[in-house]
Amino acid sequence: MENNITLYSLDGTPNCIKVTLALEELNLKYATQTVDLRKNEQKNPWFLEINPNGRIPAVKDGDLRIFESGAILLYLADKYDTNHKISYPHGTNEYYEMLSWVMFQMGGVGPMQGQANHFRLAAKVRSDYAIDRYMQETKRLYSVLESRLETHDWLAGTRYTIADIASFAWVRNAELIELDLQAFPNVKKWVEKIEGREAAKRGVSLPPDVKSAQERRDMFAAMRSRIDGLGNMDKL
Ligand SMILES: N[C@@H](CCC(=O)N[C@@H](CS)C(=O)NCC(=O)O)C(=O)O
Repeated sequence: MENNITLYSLDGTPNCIKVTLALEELNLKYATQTVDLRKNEQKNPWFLEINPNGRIPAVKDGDLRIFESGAILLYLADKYDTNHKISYPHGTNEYYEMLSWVMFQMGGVGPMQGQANHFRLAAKVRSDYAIDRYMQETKRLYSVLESRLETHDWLAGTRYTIADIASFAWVRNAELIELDLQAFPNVKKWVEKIEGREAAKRGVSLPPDVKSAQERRDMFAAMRSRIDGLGNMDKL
């Protein structure tokens, strides 16, 4: 289908990968423009015109701008998934189930795992209290996914949808915070099933990562050991 999509993103970030996963499933052509967080480009005035919240991902499709990854997923489904490959038709029970899981990810898994990432990998101080709080909450949310996937192959309805895409983009990175998926066997199986999809293989590696998988693992291990070397500020 004709489009004029530009995705503003950075390689490998979970919220951006949600969008490439959907674009690839839908076989859409799109341009990408890097917004380099290390240079704080997301706060540049030109980008704030596209996302007033100054965060990636964001999309332009012709004159239209869309920000917040959940909104982008819903937009792509509405506009381009006319055959309902990765979504359900508006008004159906499955549609609202799908919407519920997208919101669950946007309001839960993303923000909580995001904070766990921050305190475990990037904080300027070490707080065992904060690490524990966000790790526990992330695990609680994973146990919600686990019980859903115990009795269902997919989060909504009977096929892979944007609901799965939203949570998968985060759950595939659980190892960064040493969250072991062995404790969530149905989530693990679901992750592996998604990783086997051709479009997902492309989606997780677009735009191409400048680092190899091993370099990424080493980088995150170094980030965790820096935090481990800091005194616990809770005891100050
Ligand atoms: N709720 C937003 C979160 C977006 C977000 O936090 N993006 C991160 C990268 S994954 C970012 O742009 N961080 C830079 C910043 O906070 O300035 C979404 O789902 O799109």
